[in-house]
Amino acid sequence: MGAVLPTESKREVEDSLAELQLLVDTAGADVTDTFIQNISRINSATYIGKGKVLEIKAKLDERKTDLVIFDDELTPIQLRNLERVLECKLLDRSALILDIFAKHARSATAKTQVELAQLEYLRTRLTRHWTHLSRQKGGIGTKGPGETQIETDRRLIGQRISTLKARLLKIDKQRTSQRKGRAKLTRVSLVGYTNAGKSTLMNAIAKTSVVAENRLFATLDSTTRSVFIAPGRQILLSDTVGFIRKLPHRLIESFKSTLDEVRESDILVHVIDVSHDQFEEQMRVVNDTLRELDVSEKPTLLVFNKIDVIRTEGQLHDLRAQFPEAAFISASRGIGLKEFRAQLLDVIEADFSEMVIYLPIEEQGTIAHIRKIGKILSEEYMRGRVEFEDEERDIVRLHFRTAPRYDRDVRPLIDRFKHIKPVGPNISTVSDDNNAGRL
Ligand SMILES: Nc1nc2c(ncn2[C@@H]2O[C@H](COP(=O)(O)OP(=O)(O)OP(=O)(O)O)[C@@H](O)[C@H]2O)c(=O)[nH]1
Ligand SMILES: [Mg+2]
Repeated sequence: MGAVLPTESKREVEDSLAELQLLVDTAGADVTDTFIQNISRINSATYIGKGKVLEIKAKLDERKTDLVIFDDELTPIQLRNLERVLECKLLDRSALILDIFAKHARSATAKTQVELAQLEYLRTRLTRHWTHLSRQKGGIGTKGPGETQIETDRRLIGQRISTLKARLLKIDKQRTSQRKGRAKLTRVSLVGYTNAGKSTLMNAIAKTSVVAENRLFATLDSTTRSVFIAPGRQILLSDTVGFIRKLPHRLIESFKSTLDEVRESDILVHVIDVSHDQFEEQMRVVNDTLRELDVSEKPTLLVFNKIDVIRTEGQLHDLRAQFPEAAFISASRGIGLKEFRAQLLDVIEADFSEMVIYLPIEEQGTIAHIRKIGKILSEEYMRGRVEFEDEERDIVRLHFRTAPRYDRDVRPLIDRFKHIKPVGPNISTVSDDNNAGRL
């Protein structure tokens, strides 16, 4: 059931309903009828108009349908009222997405995140005695966090929520320390609408075997691998959960551990299924979600995927003209991957800055630190002078490249040693080959 408000176009609602149908398929049910109504405002008791509710009821009786799904999020009161009149199971889009996530969650982290989101959803319903989930057996909408929790009171749900939050906090801490250990490499995340081909691209580039399937939300966890995108150029590539329009807000919040991967990356690769009718709308939804996650400022490479099944050559031509910086690939057929790697390398390098610093030769600790956070391009030993001192001493000139995220490390060093100036000729030059490809 979809409702068209004056602020929306009928087309938008139809597209959203078509996607809801895909979500229902993914959840394992069949759609018998679709309803759509223009409404001037949301009815606080039943969302849609009374006449429409009765029309749906008649259809349900005729078809013996046992589930109605609303495309919009319903309040607990609307859910209860509608259930009373329709006398059947009722889900809104959020509940359906939560249900799919629950079915697809494999890892402990994903399961914990989904259970938390489900309980948060349920808690607001329970306060008003909305307990219909506890009565259901079988079918979709039942893969809840377990009968016992649902049937116990709110206090127990509250306790369970605290336990899950504590567990996620622990997972977060572990992940943060893991990430620290890998901090030297540039981090790249694949983002995009669900089913765009992120996992397929990950598999093609990183030789992983992440599940890639033609269904929504095949991936709920993030997978990270180190990958050479050019000889000597290693990055960390992450595949992660896809986005969808009207993604329940609490789901985004619960998926914090998974989405931290995106937050902490240096560069995003936005994968777009260009063969999809609504790819432009999908791009908009992804951009909105990235804004919500506060990561829309990160350097982003657009990747138009599935060009093997694009409708017309003209379309591809127009897109290339419109997005000259983007990559055009087929992840499953391996088309354009070489260019993609080169383009990604360009985006990574565009962000780096080169610097020169003169240091007293005995500053071995500082030199080692620069080595860690940067790639040393050349190293020269020479005579230098400290300003205001009339004494010459041995210094080293380091020419290095570093990523913007190390700015905070580098600035104080530059300030600390800015009083050291070269005076004499080079004693020796070392260009650092051992360090090749580190940054
Ligand atoms: N024709 C064609 N199909 C592709 C291409 N890339 C991926 N696919 C298919 O698109 C479907 C979705 O691919 P996935 O890699 O699972 O997509 P995803 O973005 O990871 O999706 P979620 O994890 O569900 O968010 C699969 O059936 C892939 O085989 C492509 O270049 N061409
Ligand atoms: Mg995937």
